[in-house]
Amino acid sequence: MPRYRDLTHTARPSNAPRVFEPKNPLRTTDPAALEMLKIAHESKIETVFDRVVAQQPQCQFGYKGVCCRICIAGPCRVKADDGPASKGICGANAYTIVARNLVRYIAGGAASHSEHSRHVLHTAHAMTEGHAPDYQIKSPAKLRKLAEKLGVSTLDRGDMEILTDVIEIGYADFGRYQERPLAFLDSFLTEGRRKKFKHTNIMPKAIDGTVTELIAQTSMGVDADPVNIIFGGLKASLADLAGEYIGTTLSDVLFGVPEPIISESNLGVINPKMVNIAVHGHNPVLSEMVVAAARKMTDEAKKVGAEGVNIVGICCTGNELLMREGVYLATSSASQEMAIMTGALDAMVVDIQCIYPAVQQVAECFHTKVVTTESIMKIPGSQHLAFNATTAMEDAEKLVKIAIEAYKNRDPKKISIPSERHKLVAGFSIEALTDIMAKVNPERPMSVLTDAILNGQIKGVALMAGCNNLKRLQDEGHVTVLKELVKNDVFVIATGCSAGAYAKLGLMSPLAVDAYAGPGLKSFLKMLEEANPQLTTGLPLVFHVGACVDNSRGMDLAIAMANELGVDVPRVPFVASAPEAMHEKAVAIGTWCVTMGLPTHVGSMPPVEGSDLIYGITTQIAHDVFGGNFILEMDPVLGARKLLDALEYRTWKLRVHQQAAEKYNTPMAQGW
Ligand code: BF8
Ligand code: SF4
Repeated sequence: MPRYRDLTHTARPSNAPRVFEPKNPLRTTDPAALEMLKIAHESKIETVFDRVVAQQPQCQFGYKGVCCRICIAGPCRVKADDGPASKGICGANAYTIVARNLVRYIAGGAASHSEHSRHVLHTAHAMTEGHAPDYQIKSPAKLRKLAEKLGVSTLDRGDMEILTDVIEIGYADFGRYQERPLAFLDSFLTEGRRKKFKHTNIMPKAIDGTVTELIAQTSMGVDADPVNIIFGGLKASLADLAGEYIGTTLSDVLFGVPEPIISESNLGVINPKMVNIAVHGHNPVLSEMVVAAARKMTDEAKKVGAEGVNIVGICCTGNELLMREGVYLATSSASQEMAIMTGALDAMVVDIQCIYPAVQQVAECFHTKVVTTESIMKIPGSQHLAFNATTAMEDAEKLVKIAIEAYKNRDPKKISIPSERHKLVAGFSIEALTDIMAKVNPERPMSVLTDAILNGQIKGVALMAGCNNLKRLQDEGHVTVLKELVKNDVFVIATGCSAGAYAKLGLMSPLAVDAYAGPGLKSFLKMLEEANPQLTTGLPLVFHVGACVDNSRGMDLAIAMANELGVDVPRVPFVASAPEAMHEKAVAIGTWCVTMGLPTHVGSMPPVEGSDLIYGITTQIAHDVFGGNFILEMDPVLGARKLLDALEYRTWKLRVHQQAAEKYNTPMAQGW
């Protein structure tokens, strides 16, 4: 069987339109968002859907990555194939410019994720020092497991003592100067990846240093070698993975390891009889406190005539709270403005990342208070309340009070809440998944998954991740890829706004299994359900593993499967897809997925087409070096098809090598 079904080996995308109906502002498939869009148009409220249309056609120099703005001699654009116009003023070639632009996205992504985890780390640190009395260690078991992986002694030691040492290592991972690998990253890699990163010289020693180095490397007049620049990017993507891993593990320690939980999603969860607060952004450090405060403040809400306080989540803060607390997920990235337009949202409390500045403009048409809480994240016109770990509960109570006060100003004439809401099951940490599989095979839980793949019951695992990108209709990519994969018996886990799409549209429920899963996947899920009578719910069609930082959970699963199979990650039938990627963080995640060895589909074209060399490196050469590669495909059905081919190829190879090893009674070959 050839490596790709695509025998042309061009790895070029189909002719699917890059921007679907560029003049059409009805750019969503979410019925609740469509309902709100009607109101927006009637009331002449501008939304992201109008702005996307207004941006068309977008600049093709930027789209292809050949616009350089790295120094103020520019902007320079590559305008010709040869001659002086084929380079920037300094002589930078298209391949240099495209590579620099691309890896700077990765630096941005790594900086963002690690800023998030640095905050979690600071909070844990303040707690161990006795300065954050409102926080506690909710999962000592996770702490001990993490400590053991990091080589921290746990014998006869208290939790706080252990955590203190873990935090020390976390801080060192941000700022280490000695030639030692990033400890959190090193602690969970396979031996094969460890060697690969050493040999290719991309094992980072610290997060901050790697990001800074990459910015320096790509500054005017420094690195012009596109391959060297890309390798700098790969190193930063691993720093990003480390940052995510720190964020996920420490959040689990402080707020609990997610377990299966029932909840609901879409704008219908906004309750007209209650004070509604949307928590939006990414960091659970603040939002966990807001939830706790809200639960205590029912009486205060009653004083203003409401029945209580209803917290709803948006984007990844929403995912964090859904996973651990069962908080309703109101909506995802592209429809964030719509939550305000229900007229019943009293406050939107935001932390960092993916918050459209436009929410303030929409809020001004209603009574909604937008409150920013982080020193690096303010919006002109919004209220700012600096959130501090030391006074966390006090600050959270103040935030809830702002919403209760705002409730008094609601205009009943402006209230219009879509009825759309769907039941869902979330909360699938890898620990929870392992527990479920352990009921089938207590000694080797992961073999339940890998055996199902080897015996053909399921085709493999796919991690669905990423954002909304309105070059196509909101959620259309996520839903189409999912439906294709599950129809073909792929076990799917999801994070971020991909998970948000499935949650909102009823695809994260056990009911969806009957409607969409292929026979193999259906029987696999039923088998797990039968072995787990303690679960109060059926298993969903797609397993929510968390927020964007929790893509690290996806990698944890891929590594556990690799260890179970006795191979490195690039041999595991495991793929990733971000059908609507948008953020720099998504570029960083996609890049470490490839570097770790996963075929990775992206449904929105990153700016790489300005250089055939960079296009070839990302889509083909990466596969030869790291075992993973980008599959850039705008048609979601075809994108899914290409992922299925990759899974099929990996499973076929695995079986061939396993059978050979069994036949000749030898260890499995590693060099394929
Ligand atoms: O971190 S999926 S739009 S909300 S970047 Fe943002 Fe993208 Fe959503 Fe979460 Ni992730
Ligand atoms: Fe132009 Fe070179 Fe400056 Fe980029 S670095 S803007 S290509 S002169």
